[in-house]
Amino acid sequence: MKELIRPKSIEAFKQAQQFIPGGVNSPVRAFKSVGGTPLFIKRAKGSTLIDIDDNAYIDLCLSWGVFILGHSHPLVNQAIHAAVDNGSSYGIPTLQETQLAETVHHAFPSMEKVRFVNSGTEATMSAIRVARGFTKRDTIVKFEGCYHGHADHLLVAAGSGVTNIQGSTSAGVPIDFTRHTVCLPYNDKEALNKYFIENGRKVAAVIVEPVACNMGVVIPKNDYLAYLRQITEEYGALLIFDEVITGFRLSYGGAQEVYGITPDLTAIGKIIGGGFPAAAFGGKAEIMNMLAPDGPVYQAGTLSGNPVAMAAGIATTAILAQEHFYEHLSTKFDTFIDELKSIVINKDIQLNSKGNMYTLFFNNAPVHNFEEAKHSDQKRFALYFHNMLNRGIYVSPSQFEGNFLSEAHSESDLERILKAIKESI
Ligand code: HOZ
Repeated sequence: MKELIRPKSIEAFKQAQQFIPGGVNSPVRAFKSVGGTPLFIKRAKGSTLIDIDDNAYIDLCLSWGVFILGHSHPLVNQAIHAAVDNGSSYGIPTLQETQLAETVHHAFPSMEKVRFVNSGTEATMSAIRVARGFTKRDTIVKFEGCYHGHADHLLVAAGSGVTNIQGSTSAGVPIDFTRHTVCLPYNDKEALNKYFIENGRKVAAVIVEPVACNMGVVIPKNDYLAYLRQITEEYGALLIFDEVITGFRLSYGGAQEVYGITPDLTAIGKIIGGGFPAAAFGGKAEIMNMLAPDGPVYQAGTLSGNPVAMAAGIATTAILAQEHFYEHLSTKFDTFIDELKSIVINKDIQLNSKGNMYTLFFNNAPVHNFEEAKHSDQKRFALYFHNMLNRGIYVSPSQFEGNFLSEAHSESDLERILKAIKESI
């Protein structure tokens, strides 16, 4: 097999490093954990990325899960162009904000009221602030390997790019800022029960990725989410689902619909912005009414509810709401995942998947939590990653991320991916 060459990306990365820390605007993109030089992209369409050296790749990262319809969908683009022709920000309300909030509410009935922000980080950070304001308690419980964006108090044993930092906790965060954050192992009911028996009445909220996606994809055990719901209710704490990745991906109503659990607050992002910087948090009206201007919990943003992002979100969700959209998607991907299972069996590889997202762990034992995820052989992952890249497949460039499929992936894309995986592992 001939290696794809990328002289222009190599040069571009050198130049970027002169002016941008690490040459990237978000750490995982730098290929640190897999080695080599990141691709510089000039365009993308459907399932395909084109780099500045004119190499084409089938994309399994999809802007970290954003593009469930594939890149540059014509209907979404049309809506974006129409919106931008009317101006790109007013800092004054628009009808589109209410329209998209209503759509979100219909998809996620637990989100009785919704506020739009610009990123998943803002959505989880603001959900926690309102949870603290509502409960008048300070403690937040999160889980090891769950990543909820880069707000100071959430950078504790976080997954995603933080995994590569000693202790999975960022420098620059005063210890006092994380004093109210308690981190417990994911999928461990006993640890949670023990903590709640001693401290449950101090807990403002438990925040969780209902299907963890930032330590690689890790599925909740049988009744784990139901247990989180039960114990939080028992102690008067709120349950926050971070569905920044799973929202509108696992189903129209996200993981909460799939698992039948109703959280008090939810954060969504990625898909809802249709490729633009939009995210949202929402929940029970009595909790959300704590927000300014009605209540005492402050939260704001100049570009929040941005009209172009709202247009992209409205166009994207309109397609997702079509009858049988998710059924078609899962029919296609269930076959893919079944075939993938048969490829990796007996190869010291664990396939963790849920719906149209998956991770391959290079382990010989199942992965249910962060500790187990960290046992994956990183050198094997890096080799696998580059083998895939040289076969024209762009896998998310870290062991501790998910891979995503979209409506735009054709049968022949999926066949090519499976063939490449067979050869690359
Ligand atoms: N934290 C994001 C993935 N889980 C990475 C975002 C990016 O690098 O673009």
